[in-house]
Amino acid sequence: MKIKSTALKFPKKFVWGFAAAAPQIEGAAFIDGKGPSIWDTFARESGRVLNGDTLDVACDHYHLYKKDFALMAKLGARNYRLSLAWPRIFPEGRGTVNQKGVDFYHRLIDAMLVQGLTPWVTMFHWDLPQALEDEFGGWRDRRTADAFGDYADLIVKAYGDRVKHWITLNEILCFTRLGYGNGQKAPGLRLGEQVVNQTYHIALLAHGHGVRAVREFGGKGALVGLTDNCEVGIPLTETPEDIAAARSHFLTANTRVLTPIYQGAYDPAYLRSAGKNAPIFEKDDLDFISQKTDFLGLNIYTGQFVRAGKRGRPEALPFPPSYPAADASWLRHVPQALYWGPRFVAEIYGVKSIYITENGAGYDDLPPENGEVLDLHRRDYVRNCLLELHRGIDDGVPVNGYFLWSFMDNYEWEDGYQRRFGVVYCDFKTQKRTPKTSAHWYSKVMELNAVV
Ligand code: GBH
Repeated sequence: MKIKSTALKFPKKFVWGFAAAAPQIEGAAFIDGKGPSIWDTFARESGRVLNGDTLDVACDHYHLYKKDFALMAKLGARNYRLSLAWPRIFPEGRGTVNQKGVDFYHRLIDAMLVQGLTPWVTMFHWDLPQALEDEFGGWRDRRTADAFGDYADLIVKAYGDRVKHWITLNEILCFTRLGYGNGQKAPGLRLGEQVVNQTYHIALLAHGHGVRAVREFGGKGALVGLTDNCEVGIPLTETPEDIAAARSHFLTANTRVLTPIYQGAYDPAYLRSAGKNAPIFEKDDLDFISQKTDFLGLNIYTGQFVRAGKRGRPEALPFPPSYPAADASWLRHVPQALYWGPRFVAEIYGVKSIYITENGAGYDDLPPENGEVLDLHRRDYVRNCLLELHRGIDDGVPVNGYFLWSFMDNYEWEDGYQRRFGVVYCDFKTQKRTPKTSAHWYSKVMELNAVV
C-alpha cells in the first residue's frame, strides 16, 4: 500500500501572527499620565470580575515590550495585532493630549519593526476613557463617536508612516450589548433594548470615523477594516437545505453590524423586529458608516449548529451538557466555524478580503513543569480550526491571514487572570514567560506555512 500524504499548505502570501490588546497586557494602568478606562473602574466594583482582578499590572508589557517582541520574533511571527489605549493618549477621552502616551506607542511600534513584526493596529479594544462615560454616557451618545474621530485622527497622523494596517473597532457586540444591555462587561449597565440598539449605532459611527481618518491621513498603502465577532451558524449536515438554514441564521444574527457597513442601510427585517426600539439615526449616517473598507477582520472561536426545520426555517440547536468545550465554557469546540464564518460573509456581503483577527482557546493551564506546559488541548483546538480554514481557502473563500489569540496569557476581562488564552504561559507574579507546547507547534505552522 502506498500512502499519499497531502501537504496542507496555505497560499504564498498568507499572513500569520499573534493578537493581543492593550488593556489586557500593558498594565501601567495609572502610569505616565494614563487616564482611567471604564474597565479600570468596572474591575474595582465588587463582584464584577473573578477574584477582583484588575488591569493594573497585567503582563507589564508596558515595561517588557522589547522582550515580548523578541520572543514573538523568535517564535517566527512576522505580524502582530495590537491595540492602542485611547485613555493613554487622551486621559480624558478628548481635549488634552498626553504626550507620554503618544511617545510610548512610538517606541512600541519602533521596537516591533526592529524585530521584523508588521503592526496591525486596532484603534479601540474596549478601554473607553472613563471621562466619556461620565460626561456623555459613553457609547450611548454620538459625542463619544466624535471624540473617537479626534483620537483616530491623532493616531493615524502620528503612526501612519509605519502602520499600514488599521482595524477600527474590536467586536462591537461586546462593548455595546454586553456593556449596556446585560452588564457583563464594562460599564456594567443593564439598560433596555433601545439603548442597546443606539450604542450599536454610535459604535458604527465611530467605525466610520476610523475609516475616514485612515483615508485622510493614512498615507500610501494604508488599509482599514472592522473586526467583528460574527455568530457562525454551522449546517448540521452539509446539504443544500441545512446550508441555506445556517446561512439565513448567519444573516439574522449578524445583520445589525454587517448590513449597514456593507450595504449602507439597516436591514428592514432588523428595523421591523426592533420596532420602537430601533436606533435613532440621521440619513447621512449610513453613508458615513458604509465607506468602503479594505478587509474584514473576523474573531471566530465557536459556532452554533443549525438545521432546516419546518418549511426550511432555521432551527438553532441547543448544546447538550457534554458537548466538548474549553474551560471558557462559552467556547465550544466547533472548528467548522472557521469554514462557514468566512464563507458566509463572502457569499452574503461579497467581502473580498478576510483576516481571522482572533482564534484560540481559554483554559486554566497549570504552571510549567520542567519548563514545559503540555497544552495538547489548545494545540488540537487550533489545529482543527486551521484545517477548516484551509478547506475554505481551497474552496475559494478569500481568507488572507490568521492571528492567534493570544500571544501570552493575559487579563481575560470578567474572567480575570484565571482563564488563560496564551500560547506563552505568563507567571503574573514573576512576569516570566514560558512558551507552551502550542507555541512551539504554531511556530512550525508559521515557518512552513502549513498545518503541521
Ligand atoms: C474576544 O472576545 C476578545 O476580543 C478578546 O479580548 C478576548 O480576550 C478573547 O476573545 C477571549 O475571550 O454570553 O456567556 O455566552 C470573545 C468574545 C466571549 C463574546 C464570549 C461573547 C459570550 C459569553 N466573546 N461572549 S456568553
